[in-house]
Amino acid sequence: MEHLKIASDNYVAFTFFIGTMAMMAASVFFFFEVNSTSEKWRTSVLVSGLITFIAAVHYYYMRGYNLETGDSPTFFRYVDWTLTVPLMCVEFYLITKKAGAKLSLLWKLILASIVMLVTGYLGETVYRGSSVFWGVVSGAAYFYIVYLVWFGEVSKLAQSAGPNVAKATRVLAWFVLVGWAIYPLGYILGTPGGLFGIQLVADPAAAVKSMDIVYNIADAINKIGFGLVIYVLSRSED
Ligand SMILES: *C/C=C(C)/C=C/C=C(C)/C=C/C1=C(C)CCCC1(C)C
Repeated sequence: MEHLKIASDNYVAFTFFIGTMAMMAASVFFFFEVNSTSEKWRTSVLVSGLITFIAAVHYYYMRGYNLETGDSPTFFRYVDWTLTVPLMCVEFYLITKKAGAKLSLLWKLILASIVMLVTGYLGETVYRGSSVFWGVVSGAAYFYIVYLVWFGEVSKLAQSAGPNVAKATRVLAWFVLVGWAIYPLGYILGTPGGLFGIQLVADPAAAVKSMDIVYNIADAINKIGFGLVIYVLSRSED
């Protein structure tokens, strides 16, 4: 059997490897910290751990897949996101629940995230020729989430849930606005006609590689960083 090595200039494989390690380490941290978390925040910290754990398992798989085939593991990338992004919506629901968040808010967030991801997947795979159209639909669902978190129900509830929840929600809202905006950037880099017909990286193979690197960096920031904000909140007074 051939022994697969990561070439020192293979940045895609390297970021998959580092991503796997980071997600694993973060999961161990969150899971162990659940024990010393006050009852009120225990589920939230547990969900932080579930998000990075689900990502760790996917990254372990994607790392091997990419190393063996040299291809982009698009399908499992989207399976990962379809499980973890709704769990991030659960985090917003959990921290605003005591201020009166209803299940309908959770479903709005989850539904929007599913629309965002399914249309993004269609644009990256089945309908690559019309990636701009699917990217725009996906972007609309994304901006709906941004709206809910910045100005809509989530933000309003967070204001009345105490200063610490309000502060944490503001930081998480920045994650959604800036951290999550990295993904459409990766999509634009990697998809033919990504930016209204303009191909930013001329060589298609290089384009897909740059997309994977961008997605890997974004995942580390958004999953681990997001979880840490929840963790810091769990150590605060309210
Ligand atoms: C842990 C994974 C996260 C937080 C993934 C988030 C993914 C997105 C915000 C993806 C958004 C997209 C668009 C807004 C348009 C183009 C297609 C997507 C799916 C890349």
